[in-house]
Amino acid sequence: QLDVLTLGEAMVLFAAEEPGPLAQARRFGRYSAGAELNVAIGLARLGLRVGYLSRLGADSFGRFLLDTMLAEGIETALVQACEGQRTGFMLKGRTTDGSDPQIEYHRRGSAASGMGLDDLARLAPVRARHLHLTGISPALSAGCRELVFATVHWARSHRITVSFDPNLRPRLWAGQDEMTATINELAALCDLVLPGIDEGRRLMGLQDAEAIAKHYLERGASQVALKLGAQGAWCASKDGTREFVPGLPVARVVDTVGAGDGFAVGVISGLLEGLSLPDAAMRGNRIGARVVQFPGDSDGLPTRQELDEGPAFAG
Ligand code: KDG
Repeated sequence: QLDVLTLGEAMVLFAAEEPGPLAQARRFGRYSAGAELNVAIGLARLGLRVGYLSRLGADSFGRFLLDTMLAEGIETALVQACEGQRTGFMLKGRTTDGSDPQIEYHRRGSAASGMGLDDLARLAPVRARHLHLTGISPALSAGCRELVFATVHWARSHRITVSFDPNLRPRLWAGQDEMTATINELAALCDLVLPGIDEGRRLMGLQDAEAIAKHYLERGASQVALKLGAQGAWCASKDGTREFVPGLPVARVVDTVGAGDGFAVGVISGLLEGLSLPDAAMRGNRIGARVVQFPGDSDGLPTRQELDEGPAFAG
């Protein structure tokens, strides 16, 4: 029995070690990336049993990612190495002012983008309490989109709760209308939705955090934790919760990427442990504040001991 199942594309990440345009960067650090893998790593570090469904190429990038998953204690029985196929990778720039870095993907035609309904059969023996999905996977291919929708329906029919982070990546989608329609359709099928405020504005055509959250609740979600960046989060749920949870001050932002996944780790683990939504969001804010102080997308995710270290935690 897993606590959390997730699925998506894992990539190797090369993060520039010096600021400036990617085309000029000479030194890179190697990390793992992939929004759902980041969440899987964070939950596993907190001691949850996490399963990850994916495909990797049978190449050294795939080996690196599989070794990373094993080292993090992620259940890899659902990770398939595909002979003759390649693993995607991405480049990330370095900023010095806390702004979002330049990102370049090299993932088209990757093994993971070849996932589809065939992979659903691999879930037959799986028992889990919770499923986490993002809006990145359905953007990868028609097959991935079908798999994501089928997995939501599978989870719902097994009474597995589902969380969803829209994670808008406009350049991965053929058309922006298709992106909005697909992401909104998915969000309506999930219990917990974790949009960023800018994503919520774009997807819902509304400005105000409270109005955006209310809209998600009306469309089917039972809980919404809306990310307000450094400000914190706005929580709303069908049981009447309406609460702003402030963010933590961070002395120096090294890299913003992965903060949203850190927030998801806090909210999902907190809810599974019986915390209220605002308390779970507070944990999410603390983890997000830690993640932005590290260069990779998941290297700042805390262990249980680091999480428990108290107020000094955010640095
Ligand atoms: O949320 C962080 C992710 O954006 C990053 O790890 C890479 O999955 C990724 C993507 O598609 O951008």
